[in-house]
Amino acid sequence: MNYYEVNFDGLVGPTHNYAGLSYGNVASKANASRFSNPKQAALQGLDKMKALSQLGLHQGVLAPNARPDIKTLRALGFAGSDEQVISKAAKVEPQLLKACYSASSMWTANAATVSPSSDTQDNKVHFTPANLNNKLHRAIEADTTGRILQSVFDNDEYFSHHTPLPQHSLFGDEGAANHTRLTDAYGHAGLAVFVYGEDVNSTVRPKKFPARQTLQASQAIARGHQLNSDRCLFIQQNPNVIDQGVFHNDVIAIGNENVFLFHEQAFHEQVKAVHAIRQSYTGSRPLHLIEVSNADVSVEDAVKSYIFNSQLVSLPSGGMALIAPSECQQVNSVETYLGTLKSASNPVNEIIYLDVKQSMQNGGGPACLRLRVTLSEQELAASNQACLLTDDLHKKLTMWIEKHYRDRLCEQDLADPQLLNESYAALDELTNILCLGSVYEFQLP
Ligand code: SUG
Repeated sequence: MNYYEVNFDGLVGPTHNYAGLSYGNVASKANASRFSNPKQAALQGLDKMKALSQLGLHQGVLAPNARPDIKTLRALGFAGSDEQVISKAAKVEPQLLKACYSASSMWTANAATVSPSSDTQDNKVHFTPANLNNKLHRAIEADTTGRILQSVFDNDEYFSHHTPLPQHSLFGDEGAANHTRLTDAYGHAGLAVFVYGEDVNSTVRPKKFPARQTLQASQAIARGHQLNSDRCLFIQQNPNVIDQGVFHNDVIAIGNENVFLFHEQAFHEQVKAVHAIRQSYTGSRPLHLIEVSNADVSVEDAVKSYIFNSQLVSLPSGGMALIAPSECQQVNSVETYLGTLKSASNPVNEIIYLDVKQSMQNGGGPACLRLRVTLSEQELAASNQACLLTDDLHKKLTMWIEKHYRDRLCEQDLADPQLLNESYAALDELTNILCLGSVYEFQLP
C-alpha cells in the first residue's frame, strides 16, 4: 500500500488584511494598517499549491472560514441586519470588527493536529481542530474549521474527528504548527514530537510574549488520538526565542520523515531534548538531526527570513526539497546557510524559493499555509476529490479569485457593507466548486 503526505493549503479568503492582531508575531505588528492585496495573496497561495503539485506531490485545498464572522459580532451584542451589525461594530468596537474580518484561517498549519492511521490504535486518521484560544481572531476559527475538515474527510471507516479542546488557557492549542512526525517512511509508525511553549505547572515561560501552546493541550491531543505513549515526545520550546518572535515551533524547526532541521536555540534544555529524540526514534533509515548554529543563522535572521517555516517535502524522484520563502534570498546568512545545507551529505538536495509575501507580512510562511495529512492510497481515495488540486481546479480557482477579490484593502474598508456581500457571494460559489455542503453559517442577502 502506498502512503503519501498530502499538503492541504488554506485558500486565502477575500478579506485578507493587515490588522496587527497577533501580539508576539513580529510581522503582524510591523505591518499593521498597511494596505493588503487579497487577490495577490490568494493567487500567490494558489501558485504555491501548483508548484508543489508540479513536483509530483498530491496537493489539497482547504476552504477559508467565512468572514466577517457575523455570528460572533451578534454574540457580542451587535444587533439588526448584517449591514447594521457591521456599521455599529465599526463605530463602537473597531478592534472586534477587525478580529471578525481576519482571513487568518489561511494558515492551516494551525487548523488542526493530525495523526496518521499508522500511528493510532484504531488505525484511523485522527483530526482535532485547534482551539487557537490565545487570540480572539483565531479562536473563532475552530468550529468552522472542524466542519470543513469533516467535509473533506467524510468517511467514518477511515477518519476520526474530535471536537476542539476546551476554550481555557490550560489547553491552548495551535495545531500542527507545534507537532512534527519523524519516521523512516510515511506509512510506518512515527515518533510524534509535540513542542509546547508552556507547562502551566512550571515557571519556565516567556517573559514578554505569550506561549500559545500548553503541554496540557499536547498531552490531551495525544490521548485523544490514541497514540502509543512510547512514540510520543513532549519537548518545551525555548522561552527566550518566543520572546524574540518565535510564536510557533514551526518558526524555528521543521521535520519531514527522517530529517529534523532546527535552530541551536529552538528548545529548552536542548541537549537533553535532542538526546530524547535520538533515543526515541525507531526507524530503520538513519535519522538526520541537523542543528543550525547561531553563528550561521541568528534567531533574528531566522525570524526575518522564516527559513524554518519552509516546507520540507520528499520528492517522488528521491531526496527532499526545501520550499523556502523568497525572503530567505534577501538575508545573507540564510542564503549562505541554505547553499551549504544543499551540498552537505543529507537528504535535502533542492532548495526552491517561492513568493508568498502577502502572507509573510502577517507572519505566515510556506509551512504555515499548509496542513500535512499523511494518507494511504485508500484514505486518499475516500477524501473529497473536489478538494484535490488538478489543472482544472487550479483554473477554476484562478477565475474565481479574479472574479471576486479586491486588490486593495485597508481598515476603513471593513466598515463597507458591500465587502460583506462580496465575501459571502464568493464563498457561496466556492462551496459548489469544492463540494463542501453546508460548512458556512452566513445567510446570503
Ligand atoms: O496566528 N498571523 C498568524 C500567523 C500564523 C502563522 N502560523 C504558523 N506559524 N504556523 C498568527 O499570528 C496576523 C493577523 C493580523 O494581524 O492581521 C495573524 O493572525
